[in-house]
Amino acid sequence: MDLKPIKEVALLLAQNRDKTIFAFSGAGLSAESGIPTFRGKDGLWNKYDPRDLATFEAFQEDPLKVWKWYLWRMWLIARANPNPAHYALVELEQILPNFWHITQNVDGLHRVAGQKKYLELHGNIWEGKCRYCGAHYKEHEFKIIFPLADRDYLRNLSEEKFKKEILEGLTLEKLPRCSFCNGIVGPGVVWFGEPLPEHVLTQAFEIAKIAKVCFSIGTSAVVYPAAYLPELCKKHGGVLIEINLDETPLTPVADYSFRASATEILPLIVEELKKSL
Ligand code: BJW
Ligand code: ZN
Repeated sequence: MDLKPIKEVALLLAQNRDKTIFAFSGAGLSAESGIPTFRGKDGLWNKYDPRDLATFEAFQEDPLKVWKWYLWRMWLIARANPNPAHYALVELEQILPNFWHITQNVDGLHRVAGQKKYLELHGNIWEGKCRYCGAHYKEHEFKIIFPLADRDYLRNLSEEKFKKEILEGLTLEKLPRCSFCNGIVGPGVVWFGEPLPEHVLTQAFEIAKIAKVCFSIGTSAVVYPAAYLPELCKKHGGVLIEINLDETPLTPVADYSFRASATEILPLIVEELKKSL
C-alpha cells in the first residue's frame, strides 16, 4: 500500500480542520459487515427486480411479498455489526468539528457505531412510513404497531426460525396498520419514484455546496438526486476523494481515488490524521 496519497489526504483534512467536510456513503460501507450491496455481481438488484420490491406500486400490489423481503433484510442487519470503516467515520466526527456523514444506507449501522452528525437520504429500515396518509413512525413507535420490526427479536432468530416464523408464518393480518388511516404501513425507506425527505435533502445540499473536502465511499453514485452531492461539492471547489473497490462515474473527476475497501483506507487516513494534529 502506497501511503503517500493517504498522508496527503490526512494533511488536507488537518489543513481544513475547522471547515465543512462530509462523507457521502453507500452500500459498500456496510458490505464488510455482511450486508449485501445493490449493484454488481452479488448485489440485490442482480437477484431481485427493484420494480417488484422497492416501489409503492409493488407494495400496493403485494404488501406481503414486499414485507417478507424487507424483514429478511432487517434480519440480516440485526445480526450485523459496524465495521472499522463505520468506526473511522465516527472518529472523523470526533476530530473534525464540522464533519458530516451523509449516507444512502438504510441499515443504521452508522448510528450503532456512534455517529451523531449524520443524514439518512434514503430513510431507515427500522422506521415505518404510511404512504397512504404520510404518517412517519420512529423506530420505537413502529415496534408498537409491528412487533416483528424489533432488532433484538430478529437478531435472536436462527435461519430456520426466521424461515418458519417470517417467511412461512407472516400473513396480511400481521402487517402493521397505520394508527391514523388504517392503511398498511411500509418500511421507512425511500423507494424508486419517491421523493427524498425534503429537510434532509435541503441540508445535504447546503453542506455539499460549502464543503472543502468530500469523500465518496462505497457507492456506485448512480442514484439521483443523492449522487448530485459529490458533483455539487466538486463544482463549488471542494476536493473529492473516492474510496471504492471499483470505478464509478465519479472516478474521472475525483482528486484522489482509492481502489480499495473502505475498511482498509478509512482507518489509515484517521491514523495519519491523528499523527498530524
Ligand atoms: C465497496 C466495498 C467496500 C463494495 N469498500 N467500496 C436523474 C437521472 C437519472 C435518473 C433519475 C434522476 N433523478 C431521479 C431519477 C430516478 C431514480 C434514479 O436515480 N434512478 C437511477 C438508478 C437511474 N431516483 C429516484 O427514484 C429517487 N427519487 C426521486 O428522484 O424522486 C423524485 C420525486 C420528486 C417529487 C415527487 C416524487 C418523486 C429515489 C431513489 C431511491 C433509491 N432507493 C434505494 C432503495 C432504498 C430502500 C432499500 O434499501 O430497499 O436506495 S435503491 C438503492 O440504491 C438504495 C441505495 O441507497 C441506492 C444507492 O446504491 P449504493 O449505496 O450506491 O449501492 P450500490 O450497490 O449501487 O454500490 C455499492 C458500491 O460499493 C459499488 O460501487 C461497489 O464497488 C462498492 N463497494 N464493497 C468500498 N468494501
Ligand atoms: Zn396512514
